[in-house]
Amino acid sequence: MTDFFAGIDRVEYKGPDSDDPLAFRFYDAKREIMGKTMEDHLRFAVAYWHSFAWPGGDPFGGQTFERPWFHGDPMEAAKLKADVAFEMFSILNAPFFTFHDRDIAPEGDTLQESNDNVSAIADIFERKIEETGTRLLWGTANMFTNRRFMAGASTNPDPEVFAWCAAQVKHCMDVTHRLKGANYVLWGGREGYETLLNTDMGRELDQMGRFLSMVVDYKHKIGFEGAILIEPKPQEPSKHQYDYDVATVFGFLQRFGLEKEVKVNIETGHSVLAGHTFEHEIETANALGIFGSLDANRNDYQSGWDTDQFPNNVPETAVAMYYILKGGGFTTGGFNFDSKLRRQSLDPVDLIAGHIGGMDVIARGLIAAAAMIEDGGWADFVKQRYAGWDKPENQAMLADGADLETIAARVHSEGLDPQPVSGQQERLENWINRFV
Ligand code: XLS
Ligand code: CA
Ligand code: CA
Repeated sequence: MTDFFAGIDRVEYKGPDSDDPLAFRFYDAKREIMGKTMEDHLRFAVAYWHSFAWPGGDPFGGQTFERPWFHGDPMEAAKLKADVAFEMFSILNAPFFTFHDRDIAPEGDTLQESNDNVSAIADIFERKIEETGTRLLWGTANMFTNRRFMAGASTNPDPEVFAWCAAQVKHCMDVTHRLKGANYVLWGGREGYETLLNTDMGRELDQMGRFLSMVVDYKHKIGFEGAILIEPKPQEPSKHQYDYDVATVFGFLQRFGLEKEVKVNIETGHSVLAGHTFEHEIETANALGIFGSLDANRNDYQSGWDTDQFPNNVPETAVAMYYILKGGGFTTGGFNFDSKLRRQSLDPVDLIAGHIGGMDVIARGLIAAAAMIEDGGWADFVKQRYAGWDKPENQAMLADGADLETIAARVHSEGLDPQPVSGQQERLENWINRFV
């Protein structure tokens, strides 16, 4: 045991009336909702980077957090960080965690040295996973921090950077596979451009397609059973990112024949940055059959930056949760807290409090969404709205062989005269408010 979280006990469920600031008031892991425990519905994960690697910087100032693993011999520090991380997973009773290769171990002078460092920490993880039962939701390669990636990772104009990425991703996939990761994620923060003036976009998209195809081939070659997930984001750090949103990613996957092989990891804040709601992105993925996993956070609605705050909006979360349940929920995915403290939240206990808050807000969302589904009013309304399509003569319009002339003839012969009906938005909004 380290003394980083000294005096903080395992967080327990104490119910909505509890005033214990370090207790769950809604997240009751073993409570069954719609035939499944909350734990199995939500599959919470702690993100290594924000909680343990991020020093509290912003564009105008550096480190605000004092963490013992920010000093000393880098490998010793990485081991201490791993100890503290697993202590936090158990304090929170978090079933999963996620990491970038560069979060867990220091970068070496060569790729071999970096890989060896990652492997050495992975040995420790392997033991701790065995001992604690905490599992890996996903691993991913950081191909955006080092200056070698400034002009892109797989989309770099320099083929040697492409080769480097292949080598780095191969190793990170090997490690994720060894740690029995449930998924492998690719987020392309540098896969885009700063200015079109120096960019051959068509070539870069082809490079990215080839790269992703090789990732999928390698997954099958090593027998990795987890899902490969692309994480959409419209911008930041690049001015424009190619994986802009879920629909854009789907088009890209289709073009390279990968739409059955790759799914999406949707982040709340990235949805907002793309001009969408979280539920829009979730439902798009459901409709296209590529729903994979979620990065849970919230984005400041005014700043226009990727603020990665802990979730705290129950009504919004409840609506997103409704679409998650409606789509069948997670299979390999889960709710990963891609959420970070504000830089003035200096204390170790702030890390615990942030996660408790996020887990409770999402649990409340789940409870509300399940009640909405059980009530059925919303679904019934939507079903009713489209009920005309159940009639055989209307289904025929969508069947193979239907054509404009036949439909036009029907309009005239039957004297069709469609009458507008209310969309009832306010009534639906009021209905939702009964549950949140
Ligand atoms: C950054 C992304 C990143 C991915 C993993 O905005 O959210 O953290 O989730 O590389
Ligand atoms: Ca993310
Ligand atoms: Ca983010």
